[in-house]
Amino acid sequence: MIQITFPDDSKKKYKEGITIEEIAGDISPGLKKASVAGYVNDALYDLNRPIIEDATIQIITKNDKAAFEVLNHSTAHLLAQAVKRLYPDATFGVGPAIDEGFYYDINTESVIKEEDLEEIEKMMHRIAEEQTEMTRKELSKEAALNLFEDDKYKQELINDLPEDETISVYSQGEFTDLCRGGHIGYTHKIRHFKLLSIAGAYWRGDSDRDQLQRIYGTSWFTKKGLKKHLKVLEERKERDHRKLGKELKIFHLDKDAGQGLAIWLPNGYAVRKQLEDYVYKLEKKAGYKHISTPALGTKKLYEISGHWDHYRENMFPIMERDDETFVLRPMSCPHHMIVYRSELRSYRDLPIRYAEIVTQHRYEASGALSGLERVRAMTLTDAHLFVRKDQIKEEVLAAYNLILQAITDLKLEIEYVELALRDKDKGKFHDNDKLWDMAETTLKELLDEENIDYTPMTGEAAFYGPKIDIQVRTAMGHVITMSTVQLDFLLPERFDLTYIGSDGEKHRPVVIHRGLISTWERLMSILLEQYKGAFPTWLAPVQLKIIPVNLELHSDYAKKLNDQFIDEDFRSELDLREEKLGYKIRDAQTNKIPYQLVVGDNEIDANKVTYRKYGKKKQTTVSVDEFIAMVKQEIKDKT
Ligand code: TSB
Ligand code: ZN
Repeated sequence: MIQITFPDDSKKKYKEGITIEEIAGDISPGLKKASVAGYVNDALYDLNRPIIEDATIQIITKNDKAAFEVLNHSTAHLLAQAVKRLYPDATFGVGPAIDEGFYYDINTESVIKEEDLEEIEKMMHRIAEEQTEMTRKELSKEAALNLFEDDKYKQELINDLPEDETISVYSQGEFTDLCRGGHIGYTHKIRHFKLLSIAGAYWRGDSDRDQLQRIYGTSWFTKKGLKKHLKVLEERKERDHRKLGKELKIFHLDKDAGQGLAIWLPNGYAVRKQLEDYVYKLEKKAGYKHISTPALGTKKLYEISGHWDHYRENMFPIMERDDETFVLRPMSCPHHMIVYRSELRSYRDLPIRYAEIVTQHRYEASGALSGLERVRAMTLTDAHLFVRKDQIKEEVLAAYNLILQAITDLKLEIEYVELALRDKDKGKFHDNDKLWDMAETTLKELLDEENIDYTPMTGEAAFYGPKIDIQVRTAMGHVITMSTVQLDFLLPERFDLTYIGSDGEKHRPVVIHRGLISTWERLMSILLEQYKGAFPTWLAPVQLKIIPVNLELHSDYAKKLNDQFIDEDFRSELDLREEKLGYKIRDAQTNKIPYQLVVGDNEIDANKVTYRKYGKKKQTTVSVDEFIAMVKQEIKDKT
């Protein structure tokens, strides 16, 4: 007999070899049904793995987060078994559970296509119905190497395991896989799943090694759960900025122009122009001065700043002309340091806030590029603030609040605030412990004092200092940085920046780097996704579309209105195409234009307009003056 201790510290004796499933059944039939796996002395155990010694256990049931992982990991095995039946030459890389499902990497001579997923899915259901048990076996390293003698990937994985590691394999029917475990015990417990997509993936993420085919899927405990998730995925696809950006003609990417080098189309540019005007005004009011600096700098400039040592792999290679060596700037900070250094500064001049809407270039790995979200040429709403030590907190906070103001005006949703810290063991950060401690402590204190909730993230800092990053969630479900405030004691030293204090002595200022609302590229990806492509009137590329009912009879009035609206600085357009009225109305809707004005006899006779707002059914007739006043107010209020 063995003694089992439960989470509430109660104890009970069972026969040796009892399983989580049997213990759950002993407590209640309901618990047996809900049980998925368990923790046995903190190790994850399959539902059906025998427990052979005294243990503290915790039963994992369907509602636990770990249960979803166990189910999805088990479903990955089921997928591999089905693939092996359909493609007998297949061998497998890794097949883990991930956030919202699972994947498995497959190597086969056949090219698996999106259309093939249905057949694989059918085979998975068939195997599930065979009701086989998923059993665990532990092996010596030698036996494991023998078992997988024809499988180079498993050989490599086994050889990489530490000598004293227990090697386990799992079998279900004819299929055996190397696996640490944590399974649901029986294939028929896997019922509500869907294969979602297939993509290329390198063995061990290394682009010099085999390219495998990765099948993604998701698996749920209930039909309803699966259905709900598929709906979320469908909505996400509709919201994906790459899809919307193309449909709404916001931006264009072309291999010949270069990967990650986005081209802004007229509609995209119109939005960007509004944002630029908005940021300029906002910063003016907050005491920023605007400057403009070149996209090229000497290599020496980035050697001084430290970018050359700590940021080089993100930079494009050097260019040489005459006896100068240049690089494309990856950031604007070095230039801004030079601007500060160009004059003698007194303590009375500080804080100095230099803002620049700055185009910069970064070498991002091609696999990391994604629409406008991560690009190689980007224009940042940037600023560098030069402050005295006694001004740090006030200025960081003011910069943070200005960011919140912009986010509120844009009606964007924040996921969370992150405090990005350095990782002491990594070489990519400058190595002055004293400066790091000072900068990190200052930001922590400030966030605590202001009761700002934050998630600390080790290793995510900039090489020159810690950052407060404002994170948003993309349509595809991952989290990216939008805005940032960064504290830097390093660059002032590197550039030997000084000001004359009230004591007549030289002192070092501190630099605050600030990204207001990211780069236009990333911001546009966020706006498209959060607005689902429907820009508020103040930002919409085209705000009004005027459609005459009859081209011959009503075009003159339509033109007169259009001129009047343009004089009011509205982005108004006429649709005088030889197309049916219904087609034009639908077209204005497809393009998500905020106001659609159809003009006919009634409007002309009464000198009025009839408008319909995007997404609404109702049509309203008002005088032209009333209409202009209403739209003006809406633009002003940014609603
Ligand atoms: C804020 N020197 C600072 C600046 O003064 C800086 O460059 N910080 S950064 O490296 O964090 O970048 C600022 C912002 O640019 C990020 O917060 C992010 O929103 C945006 N960004 C970074 N890389 C990319 C990229 N590859 N594509 C699009 N936007 C990016
Ligand atoms: Zn900077």
